[in-house]
Amino acid sequence: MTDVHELAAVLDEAARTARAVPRPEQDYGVADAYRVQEELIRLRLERGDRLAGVKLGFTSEGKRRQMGVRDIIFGRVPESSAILDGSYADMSRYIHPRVEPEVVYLVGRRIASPGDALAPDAIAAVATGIEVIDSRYEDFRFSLPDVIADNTSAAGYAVGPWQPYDPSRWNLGVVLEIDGRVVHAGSTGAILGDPRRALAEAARLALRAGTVLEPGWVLLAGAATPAEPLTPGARVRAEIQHLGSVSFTASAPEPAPEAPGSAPRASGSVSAQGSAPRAPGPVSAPGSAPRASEPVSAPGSASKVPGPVSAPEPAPKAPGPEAPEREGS
Ligand code: OOG
Ligand code: MG
Repeated sequence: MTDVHELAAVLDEAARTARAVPRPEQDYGVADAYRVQEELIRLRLERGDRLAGVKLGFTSEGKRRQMGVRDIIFGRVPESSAILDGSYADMSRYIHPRVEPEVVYLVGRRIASPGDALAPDAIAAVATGIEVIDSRYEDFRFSLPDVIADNTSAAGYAVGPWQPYDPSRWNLGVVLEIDGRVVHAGSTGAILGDPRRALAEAARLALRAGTVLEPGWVLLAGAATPAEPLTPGARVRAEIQHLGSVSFTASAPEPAPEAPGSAPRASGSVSAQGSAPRAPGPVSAPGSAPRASEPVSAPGSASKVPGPVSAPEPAPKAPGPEAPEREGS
């Protein structure tokens, strides 16, 4: 069996330096893969990152077919990967990123078992999200244990304005746009056949991974459509019927030094993910994600209110002792 600590360190380094690594040569099982993921997250938290929540993957047939896998997977969402709604995503942090639309739930109470997921206050709010996935493996190719070990390719996420959760609205239209053009369309009913199952599924997988869901965390329910490559300069927008929209722009490539009059980088290489010139509204301090008890904006209102996740500052990858050496930056 692959050494858990060794593989976690390799994948952690690949994520920190945005350099792909080959798949592990030895085969290992799903249980070991979750151990690697746990160790990988432990390394991040040790550097000062925090968990913003959890995610499910391969909950829709479209995604399973795209990636050639069969099972649902569970991953953790680090706070440092947040991208503010209406802001920029720092492309220098990614290897070969893709974007996909997500239903995002705001966890309303501590969820320690699938039963807890049925409590009336289990979901405090819901929003449209975009996830950036970026496999740390070469060519974005992996087995099921590989992708679990790699924290389910989690690399970034943006959340639109929270909406009150109405369980009767579960099968909703979804579109993903790049530069104003619809690249994928689907419906939230593709998520587990019914996205209302997502929290119980997350609780079940969390329990198996020996963890619980905390109030105020996000849950990314898994993309309802296949993912789309994210290229520098692209403006990405996702909209879910009745839940509103969320968008961001992928930072443009570094201008060539001698190119006269070239535009400055869209997001400075020093910025934490999501800290950007166009960040709408006041940016809350780290750790001030609204708790479930805080008011949730009414549908249709406050389209410029950023999601609950603040721009983490300092992000673990900000310059400093932890800053990776990147060529050309
Ligand atoms: C794994 C991540 C899957 C989803 O929403 O299905 C995922 C991958 O496709 O690399 O996040
Ligand atoms: Mg996803």
